[in-house]
This record gives sequence, structure tokens and C-alpha cells, in this order.
Amino acid sequence: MYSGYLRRIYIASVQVLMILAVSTASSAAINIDVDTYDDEYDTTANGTCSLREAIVTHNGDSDFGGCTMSGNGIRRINVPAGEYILTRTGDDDTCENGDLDITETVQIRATTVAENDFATVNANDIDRVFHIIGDVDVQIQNIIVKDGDVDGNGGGILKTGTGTLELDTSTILSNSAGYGGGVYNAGTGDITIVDSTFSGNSTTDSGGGFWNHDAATVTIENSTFTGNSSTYYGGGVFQSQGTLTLTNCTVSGNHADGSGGGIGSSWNTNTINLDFVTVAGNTVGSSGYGGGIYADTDSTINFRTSIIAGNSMQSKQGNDCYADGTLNSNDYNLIQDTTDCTITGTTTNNITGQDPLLGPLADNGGPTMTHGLNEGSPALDHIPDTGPCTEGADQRGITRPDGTGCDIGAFEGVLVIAADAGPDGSFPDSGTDAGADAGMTDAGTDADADADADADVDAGDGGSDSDADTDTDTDADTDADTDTDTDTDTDTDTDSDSDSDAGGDGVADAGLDGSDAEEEADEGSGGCDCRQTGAGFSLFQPTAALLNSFIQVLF
Ligand SMILES: [Ca+2]
Ligand SMILES: [Ca+2]
Ligand SMILES: [Ca+2]
Ligand SMILES: [Ca+2]
Repeated sequence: MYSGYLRRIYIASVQVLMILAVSTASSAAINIDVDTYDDEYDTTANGTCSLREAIVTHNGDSDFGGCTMSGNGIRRINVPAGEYILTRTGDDDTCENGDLDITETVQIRATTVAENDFATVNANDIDRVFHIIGDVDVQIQNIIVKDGDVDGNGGGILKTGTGTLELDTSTILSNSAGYGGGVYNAGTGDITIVDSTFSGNSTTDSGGGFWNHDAATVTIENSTFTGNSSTYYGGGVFQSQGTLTLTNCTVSGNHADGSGGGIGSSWNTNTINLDFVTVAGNTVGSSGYGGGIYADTDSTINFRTSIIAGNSMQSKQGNDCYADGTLNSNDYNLIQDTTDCTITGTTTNNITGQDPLLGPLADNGGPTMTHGLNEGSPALDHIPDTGPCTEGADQRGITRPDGTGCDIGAFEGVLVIAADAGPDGSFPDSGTDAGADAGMTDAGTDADADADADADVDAGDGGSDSDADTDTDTDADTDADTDTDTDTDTDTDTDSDSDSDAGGDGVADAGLDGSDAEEEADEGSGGCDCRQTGAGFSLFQPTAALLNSFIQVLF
């Protein structure tokens, strides 16, 4: 689904990962290789080693269930790509049933990584997925943590203790919990999250995607939170203690019934830092303040070089932001709507009241989804390359700056939509119309800017389609071009011919070339007989998803 250039970047990245994986694999490790997708817990070893049994083996430092420890060094569980569905119901902390309880330092990683081919651990709503207990260090790499469900803390992952947790190139997907739908931190150890996605997680309290509840230091880089929801604070991210820093991250399309649709903080003294972050399209319900970000009384949110735009509240205050505590600007932000939002700090080079012209959340290259910047965005090149441009690459890994300066937010560069103009029946074609056609922002050269609402690709007009498309085609012709398109040409179309496909060819009137005997006289003042192009394109209706797949980036 990548364009050629991005595919090459992706393949190159995978190759680098593979090289790293090989080099890592050759380093000293106590390896356990999982070799069954079944959720086994065999007190008498049966010859196959499940993920659950592998964790038990490391926890107990003794071969179990068919798993065999080998080597020495760091502890590692190698998990082939595919889906591992947890089926053993029951609530314990011994890893026999329900969630996978980890009580020993370990690295769990997928071993045969390819595009869309990670290892999925699916709790199938019987319990959470991973429960990290005690002062142990855990690394989870290339794993999709899916469909955990608990009434308590952490639907996907619950972490306690003073050890560290690293989530690397992983996805926390569709988990639900009472507190912290995706991941809940109840320990003081550092948490690092890189190149990961939190999507579709939910909670009946706060922290739809992630809740940092303890005095931990949380570092999140190059990651995306989208489609998460909470009943109280923080649809995407919530913090009630500690320090949480988001760098090169996207927080998009999350919802809280309470305050902080994208990011919220409350309860105890805590600090959130945003650096090159895009917070867009998040919402709060009728009791909520701050559709994008919300800082409660004891909270400070420091933000710089970040976009906060297109978020909305329902009936309280602060579409993009709201502070009962402190929203401290460290400059070079773009805040679209500052109504009811008190911002302190350095605001000299902030942009306010402007639309950043974001593209849709999409696969723009790199391991996570991002919002691209359309041409003309005020966020482009706003940050001088020296000084405030502290990040040498964007969320995708694209080098900053592109152009004359660094761009505000998580994405560097200009989105360009692949040419799709010509009525040549192929896609993408070689035309120059990069137009909207399916609701996307027109970045192209088509003079009419694709303002017509019809579904045709609107390219054959060469910019001459100035009619208002109200043609109701009152003529009586019954040939194939009976105007099934929705254009509504303003010409009055007095064509009173009664041709009934005089050409006899049963196909759309070939139009203005004079070659078809049924040539109509209703070209109208606009000069565009759109019925012809409409008929010609009836076989091709590009979807937004298909268009998204052809988004490219200018370098
Ligand atoms: Ca077994
Ligand atoms: Ca447990
Ligand atoms: Ca358990
Ligand atoms: Ca730039």
C-alpha cells in the first residue's frame, strides 16, 4: 500500500531492523522459542512451547510445559508472527490463567517481522493481556496487544513496581478497562514507548489509551494515539502523577466524556511536556473542558513546536485547550482556537487563529499514522532550523528541516496527492490534477479547484468547467448518456432533440468531437458537456482509502 518511494524507505527500514535483529540475536541471551499458537499450560511437558509457558519458564527460571531455556545473558522470548489467543480463564498472578503475568525481567518480541505481520496477543476479552508484577524490566517489541478487558486497571498492560517498561514498534489495540484502557502504570519505573500506536482502547474512568498513575517518568516518541475514549479525563492520554513527555507524536480523534479529549491531567501534581506533537480532532462531551488538552489545578502542560487544532468541546469551554492549572507555552506552537484557553509562558512566535491545513490521519510512511501538512499550511517552515528545531527527524523518521525551516507538529514536509486527473481509466494517471475528487484537499493545478460536488474525477474539463452543475437534462434522449451523473449544469439545456441513440452504438455520446451522429446541442455556455466525462468515469469511483494509499510526500 506504499507508494514506490515510501515502499523503498519501508523495505530499507525493515532491512535495517532485520540486520539489527540478527545482530541482537547473536548477542548473548537466554532464549525461549515459542512454537505453538495454542494457549497451553502443560504441567507435564508436551513438547510444544506456548507463550504462556515461555513466560512461566522465565518467571520460575526452570523449563516448563515444553519450553526450554538455552544460552545465557538477557532473557528473551521469541514469538513467531501470527495470533496468540488467550483461552484460559481465571484471575491469578501466576500466569496459569487469564492475563500473562510477568515476574521476571524479559524481552518479548516477534521474530518474523514483515509489514502487517507482527505477533498479536489477543486476550479475547477474558482478562487483560500482560500483567507486569514487581521490580522487573520488560521490553515488548513488534507485538500487537489486543482485546484485553478488565474492570480494574490496564486493559492491555498493567505495570507495577520499580522496573522499566519499553514498548517498541507495538500496537495497543481495542483493549478496555475500568482505569487506563490500553496501558495503566502503577509503578515508579521509567516507561519508554517508541514507534507505537494506541488505538481503539476505552475506559469507564480515565485514560482511554494510557494512564500514568504513579511518580514515573514516561517518554513517548514517534507514536500515535487515535480512537481511544474515556468516561472521565483524557481520552487519549491521562496523567495523575509523574512526568510524561510526548515527542514527535500524534494524538488524533480521541474522546473523553469529561475533560481533555486528547490529553488530560488531574489529581496530583504532575507535568506533561509536548514537543513537536500534533493534537487534532479530539472531542469532549457535554461535561468536558478542553477538547484537545486539559490541565487541572495541580497540573502543568508545557508545550512547544506543537499543533493543537481542530479539537472541539460540546457545551463547556475550550475547543482546543483549557487550563484550570497551567498551560505553559515554550513558543512556536500553532493553536487554532484559543477561546477560553489561558496560555502562559513564551508565546512570541505562536500562531493562533489559523487552520494548519492538516491532511487526514493516514499512512504517510514510517511505522505509525500521521497528519500530513497540505501546501499553504502556516505550520510549514515556521520554526528556524537553528535553536528551536531540536528534533532532527519527524514522527516518521524524515529528516528535519525539509525546506527553509522546521514545521510545527509531528510531521515535516508537504503532502502531495498523486495526480489522478485524466480520464484515462487508470489510477493514478499521469495528469496534473491533484484535485480533491473524493473530499481531499486540492493541491493541484486544476483551475476550477474541483468545486463541483459530483463524483466524477472532473479532469477532462481542463479547468473550463465553470458551470454550476445543475443540468437536469430535460431532453428526451434515451441514449446511453442519459446523465446518471449528479452534475447539475446551470445551462437550461433546451436541447429538445429526441434522439434515441442515433449513433446506434449504445455507448455514451462521444461528445464534442463531431464524430457522433447524436451530437447534442446542449453544450451550454460553460462549454462542458459533463455527461460525457460522467459516463466515461462511471466505472471508476476511487475511494478515499484508495486515494490515501497514493498520498506521497515531497522531499
Ligand atoms: Ca506445552
Ligand atoms: Ca494477573
Ligand atoms: Ca493471570
Ligand atoms: Ca519544513
